[in-house]
Amino acid sequence: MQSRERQSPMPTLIAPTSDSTAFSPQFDLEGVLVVDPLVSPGDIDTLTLRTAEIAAGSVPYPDEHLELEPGATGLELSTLRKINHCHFHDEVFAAHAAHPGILDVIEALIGPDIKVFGSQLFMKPPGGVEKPWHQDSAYFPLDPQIVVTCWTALDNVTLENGCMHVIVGSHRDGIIDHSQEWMIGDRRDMQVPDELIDENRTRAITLAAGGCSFHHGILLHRSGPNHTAHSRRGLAVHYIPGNCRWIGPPEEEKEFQVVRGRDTTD
Ligand SMILES: O=C(O)CCC(=O)C(=O)O
Repeated sequence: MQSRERQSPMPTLIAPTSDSTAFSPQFDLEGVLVVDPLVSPGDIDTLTLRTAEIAAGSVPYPDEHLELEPGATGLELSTLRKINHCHFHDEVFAAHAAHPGILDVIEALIGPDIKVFGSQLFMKPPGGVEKPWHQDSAYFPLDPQIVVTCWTALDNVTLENGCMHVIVGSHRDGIIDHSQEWMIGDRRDMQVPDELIDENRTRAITLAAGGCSFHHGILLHRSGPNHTAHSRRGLAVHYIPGNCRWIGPPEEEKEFQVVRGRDTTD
């Protein structure tokens, strides 16, 4: 990880786009789009406050959807790694998933019927570990396999505190076998092998709090470790079109929320 960062101390950054007519062509070509700013400072304050309340236990949240940093034992802001499926379990995150400005971008990319498939708040506390190269759709059994993730920065996101890095255009190369083991503490996960990554094609996404990046489900991406004394929180909401169905094990199927238009699976 550190050697990767030494190799590219100043990666090329992805510039924000504000021309909505360019959203779809750019996304088709690059598989990623940055709109910064998008979410208001007031809304960001509401989200960060709720995050702190969940970490402090003052707002109830199901334990099984809270993940701690490797080696941590007690739940607090400095140990919380991830809040899973937050749009489903908390009204503040549900309201964010239906944010009209975000949905306008999603509509330009996948059409007028939009459902939420899932959400994850990546807390990346000080010292928080990297998330290695992966493709979201490798984990999402959906048909058609169309997922766009909106990743909203709740803090200013920099190279030092673990911004995302992407391989522009990699969504056009299909899903790659996640065949390299990745241990997160004692939990085993998988990643795309490092040797399959062309470092010359990577670009970094830095954002101000309230900025959003949108990435295709097949886009290769990772995030770095947090080398700073402050959290780097990013709220990822996964959007799918109205005709999308779950094709994984029935017992793992989750309810999809329609946030614009209608469910067109019938
Ligand atoms: O925020 C991170 O650290 C990782 C984000 C990510 O992998 C995702 O949104 O799919």
